[in-house]
Amino acid sequence: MLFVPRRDLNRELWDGPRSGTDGAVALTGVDEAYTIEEFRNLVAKLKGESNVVWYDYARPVHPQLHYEYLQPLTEMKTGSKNRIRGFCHLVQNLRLIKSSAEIERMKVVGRVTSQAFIETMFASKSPVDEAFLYAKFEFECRARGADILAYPPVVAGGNRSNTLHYVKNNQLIKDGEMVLLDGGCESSCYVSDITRTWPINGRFTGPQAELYQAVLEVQKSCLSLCSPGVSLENIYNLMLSLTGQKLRELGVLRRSIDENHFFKAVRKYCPHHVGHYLGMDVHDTPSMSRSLPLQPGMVITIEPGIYIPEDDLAAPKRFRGIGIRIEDDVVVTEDTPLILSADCPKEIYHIEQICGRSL
Ligand SMILES: [Mn+2]
Repeated sequence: MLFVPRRDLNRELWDGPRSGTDGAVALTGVDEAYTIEEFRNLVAKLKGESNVVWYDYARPVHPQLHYEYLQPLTEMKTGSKNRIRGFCHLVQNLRLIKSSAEIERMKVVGRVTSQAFIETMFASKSPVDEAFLYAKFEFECRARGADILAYPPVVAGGNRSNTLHYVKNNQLIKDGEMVLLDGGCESSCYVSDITRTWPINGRFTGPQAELYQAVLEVQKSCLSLCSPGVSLENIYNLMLSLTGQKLRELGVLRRSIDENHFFKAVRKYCPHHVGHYLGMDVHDTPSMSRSLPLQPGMVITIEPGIYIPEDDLAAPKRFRGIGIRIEDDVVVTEDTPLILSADCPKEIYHIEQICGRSL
């Protein structure tokens, strides 16, 4: 049963056609469709019967329907046979494991986004406005069939890459600086979420390459762990250990640091998790624990990073002001994980080749 807004020629003049109840049945294949006003009758019926009502009372998605119709239902006298139960958890359970048809959609959006990254890298020059790269990325996604960007992208030049949710994207990226672009788009209801970091003039400096290679190696190790039975939490722990090891080798952390301070220090340089579930939402199925053992058909992101703000006087001077994250989208399978963002370059030589191509 579907409840839809009733036809309203005056509103439709401004907003465009509505399906109405007949159209809703024809378009979606539901058994019956009614106008939202008729929802009242259904609720009245529910009151009288001893039903279980599946409704996420704690998180109403439609405030008006909630206050007018559903709240009274939940405030009925004790002794009522009605029981309200949330179903969000059940739906998220279904969404956690993708069908082969869903994986096909996600392959498409992964490819589209990877191509958009290549074009954006190709178009980067110094100096360049973050806004220009934002526009270029969005254009290349939409030009390849994306419906919309999946979230406001982070286009952060230089030290701004150390601000994890930097979305102002309105500063100039100067010669010698890197840009971190965390972007994704949506196609047929499925999304991508990819991050790349590259030198805006196409050439890594020594310290940039050192730090980048460290993150890349951690990322590859994490990717190789994306197998059934392993959880995101397990991979996160591996990421912290490996990142700490790299930070020691690079002289960012003292070799003598003890176990207790080690993980605290690593979390300072990588304050976020290694990844999340991905699907119809960027942070898909958020109620699902990251401790669940991965199963074939689950899709996750793997996104380690190292962030060294320019005012971090504890870090070697040559690394200050550099923030790097590398993020891929991964389908868990019975054997080798399928990388949906595999077309998006991440090797140093490959990035330098693309950025260095003459226009
Ligand atoms: Mn992500």
